[in-house]
Amino acid sequence: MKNILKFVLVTVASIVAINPANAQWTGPKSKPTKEVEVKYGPLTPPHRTDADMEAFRSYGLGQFIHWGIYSIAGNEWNGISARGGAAASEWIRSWSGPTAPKDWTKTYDNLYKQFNPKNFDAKRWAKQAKDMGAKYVIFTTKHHDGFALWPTKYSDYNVSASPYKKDIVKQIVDAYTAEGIDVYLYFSILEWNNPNYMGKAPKTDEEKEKFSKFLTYTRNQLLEQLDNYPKIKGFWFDGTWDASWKSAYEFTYNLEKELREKHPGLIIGSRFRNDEHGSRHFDSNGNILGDYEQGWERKLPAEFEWLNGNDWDAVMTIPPNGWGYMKDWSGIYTKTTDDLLDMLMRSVSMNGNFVLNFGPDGNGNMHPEEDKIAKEIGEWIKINAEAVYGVRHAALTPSKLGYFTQKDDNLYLTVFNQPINGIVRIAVPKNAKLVPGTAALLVNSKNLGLKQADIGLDLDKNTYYDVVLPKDFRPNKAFVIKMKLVVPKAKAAKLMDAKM
Ligand code: H79
Repeated sequence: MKNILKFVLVTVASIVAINPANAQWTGPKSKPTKEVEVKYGPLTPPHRTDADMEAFRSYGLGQFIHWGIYSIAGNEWNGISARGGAAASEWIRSWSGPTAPKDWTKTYDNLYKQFNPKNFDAKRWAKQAKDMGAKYVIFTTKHHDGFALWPTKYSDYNVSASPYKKDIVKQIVDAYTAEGIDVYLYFSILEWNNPNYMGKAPKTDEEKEKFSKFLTYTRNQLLEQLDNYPKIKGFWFDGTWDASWKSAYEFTYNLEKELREKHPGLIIGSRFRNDEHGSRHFDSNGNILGDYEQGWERKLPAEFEWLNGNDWDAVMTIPPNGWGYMKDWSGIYTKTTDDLLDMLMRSVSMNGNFVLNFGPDGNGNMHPEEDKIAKEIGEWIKINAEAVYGVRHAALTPSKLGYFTQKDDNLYLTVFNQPINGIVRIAVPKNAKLVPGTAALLVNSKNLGLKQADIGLDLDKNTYYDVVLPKDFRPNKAFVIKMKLVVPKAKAAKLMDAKM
């Protein structure tokens, strides 16, 4: 009896764990079985095909920048680390517990008086992003602390009150646009510091009035950004999970509509708003709310099927979880260039963009380690760009050696795991209309041997193509094999299967 009960409990627990309604940000999703009426659902079709969305679809690599007054601290204060006391470096305002400095919140809220990044040069950042191969940038115009990096008319807590004074957002938009990099503005809805903001849904008349002021303020700031920076391509919203914002579904529906009308082509992800039933990212019928799925934060999808054909981006930190500047990288695992290239290729092989975060310091300098990683990524992409940009998921059996991408009749396999026998074996479904015909290395355009292999697996659904690597080929980075897809030659001679 006890065992049965245990079985039932474990089964129920595992169902709850994979139930899409409980998977807040990531994981597999399936369409709800029952249709419900949704008035405040999607405002755009699920798979926009206009030029702006096609551009989004072909970015491949993006750069995220977290910069604000938290960057002055660098996850420490007076030599004392905030590790363990604050959730992340850009969250340092919420530092609490035994290590927190006295009157810390007050100190933090006055940091803007020291914000004077003498080395800030948007052109240098944009050049670095260009050399890395980023096709879009997402820049924090205002994080959860509410400090605006543009001279907003709607709050005094902005860059013009700092000794630096100048509009940072404008410099970013101009410099990146000049390099041909599309600009998206990161905007935190929630504000820790705003007397009109609250986490819970407003109930009393007084609360309702306050929150309605907050909503007006948010609308004003967003319209202001579109007026000030008409070259931007989209917004990347954050901090939209509180019950207060969720209760404002009618307002946010109308606001999204207004933003889109004001700025045709604007791209907004699924994190902005929810339907009237509180369903975020996807409405209660499983339809995406926005132009792409925006839930992949520091996590990549494990399975292509989880994505249900939606566009998406994944945003990623180099340290485990620190978006703002972290002076001290010792004693934590920081992702290597190889890790990040692997994540980039996994993302593009599943039709997503990979957005790598940078947290410059309070003077406007990139972390030296980030500089180095950006250079290494750029060097690798220069050689392998064909496999990265404008490619799609290839409908092949996934390879254990790396990731497939495809553009027209070009098939790419980015190999991260070098096979011990020098043979890259590719499994192609037996019913495939196109199969590899020729193969070459992108690094040197050298043609490689390619032959069909018969490996004798029972009830096998695949045919195998072996690409033979040169004997002396010992790369120290991932490499790309480019294959031309061709119509398969006539079926191989029928072999007699043993009947036993
Ligand atoms: O800017 C970086 C982070 O500071 C910010 N997003 C990235 C891009 C961020 N803020 N909070 N978080 C990330 C994590 C918040 C997670 C939670 Fe929740 C919010 C846990 C509970 C509320 C969202 C809603 C996830 C689960 C429920």
